[in-house]
Amino acid sequence: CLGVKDRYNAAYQFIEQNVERGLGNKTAIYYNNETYTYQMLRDLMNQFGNALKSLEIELENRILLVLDDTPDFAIAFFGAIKMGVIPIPVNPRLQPYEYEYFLNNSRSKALVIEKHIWEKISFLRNRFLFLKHVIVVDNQGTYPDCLDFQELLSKERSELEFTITECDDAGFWLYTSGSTGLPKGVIHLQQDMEVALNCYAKGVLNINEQDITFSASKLYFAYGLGGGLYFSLGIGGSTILMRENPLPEKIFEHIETYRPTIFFGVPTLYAAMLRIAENSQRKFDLSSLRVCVSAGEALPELFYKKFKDAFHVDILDGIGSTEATHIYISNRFGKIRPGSTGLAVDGYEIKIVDEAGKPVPPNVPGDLLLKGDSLAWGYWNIHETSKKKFMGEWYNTGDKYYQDQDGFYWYCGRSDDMLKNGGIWVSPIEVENALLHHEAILEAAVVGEEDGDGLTKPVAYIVLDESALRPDEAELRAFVKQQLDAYKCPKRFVFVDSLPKTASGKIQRFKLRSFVQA
Ligand code: 3SK
Repeated sequence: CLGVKDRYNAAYQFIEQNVERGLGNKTAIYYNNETYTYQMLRDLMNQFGNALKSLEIELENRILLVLDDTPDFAIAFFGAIKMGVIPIPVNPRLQPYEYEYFLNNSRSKALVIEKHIWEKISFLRNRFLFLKHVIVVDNQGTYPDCLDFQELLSKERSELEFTITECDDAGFWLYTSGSTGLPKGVIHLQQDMEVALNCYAKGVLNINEQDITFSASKLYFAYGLGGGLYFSLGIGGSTILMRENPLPEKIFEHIETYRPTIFFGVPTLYAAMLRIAENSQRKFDLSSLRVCVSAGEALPELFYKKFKDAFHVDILDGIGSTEATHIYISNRFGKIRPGSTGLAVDGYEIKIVDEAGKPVPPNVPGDLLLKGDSLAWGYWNIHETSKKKFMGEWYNTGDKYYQDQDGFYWYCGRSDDMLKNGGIWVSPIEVENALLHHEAILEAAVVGEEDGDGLTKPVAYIVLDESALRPDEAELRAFVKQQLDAYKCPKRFVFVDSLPKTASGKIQRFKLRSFVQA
């Protein structure tokens, strides 16, 4: 016994295996006017792995990737994984000091970065405490103390032995920013992407070799990493990468040009696409899509129906998390219940519990706990939070849900977004969905605010459609009361230009709460 269990490497599962299966000449990635075959991807990944070796970046070292959605992302990500080096992709649209945090918190030895971002953060160079190498994409001598990504690859061989790794080794990290505190490094294992592929992408989406995926959510985000990269690579399919921001016009253009079969988006984007289609004479052709996926926020029933009417394609809503790797509750083909998140994905167990940890009966909201093999190992370096969230085999998602009598799960909000009015729980989601039926309302977020007597009451923040007539408070109050019990009706309506959202499109209700309290 060498102390080594079964060897496993995700770069084999997702890249190399396809070449061995005879798919070397198949397009793995469409990017602008270029195509990258599996053979090209394998060779470039190996060249990057060899470059890490030359730079003495070793097994279990970490490297930070600050990259746009381009083939370079896939090359660096899987090249590192092949070497047992841990890639940590982060959002390439942050402020300089946020990168200082990521680099120092993760103790990254190398940074692979877009040139325009290095330009903004290079002034902090001597504050990056553990960093040995900066590898700039298309550097071309601009920063003489940095390496050039392309030049580095071009010097290396395209053959590379696998390092000894196992399925339980750390494979990659992702940072998640919760509602409070600093971003947490989520440690994922080598095996986690394959578990998510099998359970969700194969089990729910029936993904196959003919599929072409396209994700509006970026690759640094767990949802985009699956939808935009490893789901398609895991079955020898193809994916479309887009560097630009996912504006609805760009999304339409990419869908019409590259004709994907599966599209991954978020509710705000679907709403924006609908708005454009409603206000345009032009017909948008989404006929290549066999399904759209939504996550990140609950998809309001209204958006699902309007989207289906406009584009004749279903949106399968689901929920996942960075900690779970991908989606663990989802609607199913032929069994969509609009407004609900759907049923548990096979391979995951779900429990809804009360404050004492006891399972609640059907139709009663509680905390959603999750069990499954793609759950992260834990958070980096924050033991107390890890203990609270990863409770043995179960993970506390921080979401409030109820399950109906047919087994469907209904989202009520983040546990800390729920509010009590007169001692009765109010789900912000339910009130927001009622408001969204109003023709003048584009977006809504509901939070709790203390009134003059110190009692918590719902308050609605509303983004209006500028082309519609502005409703007054009395009209909105009556509109909500037609649909919901009076205690759920907002006491105040605040009209705003936009709602605070995370980079992945989730409404940050906690920011509205602190705004109310300030
Ligand atoms: O936000 C979600 O629902 C989600 C889905 C898949 C992967 C990651 C996340 C956060």
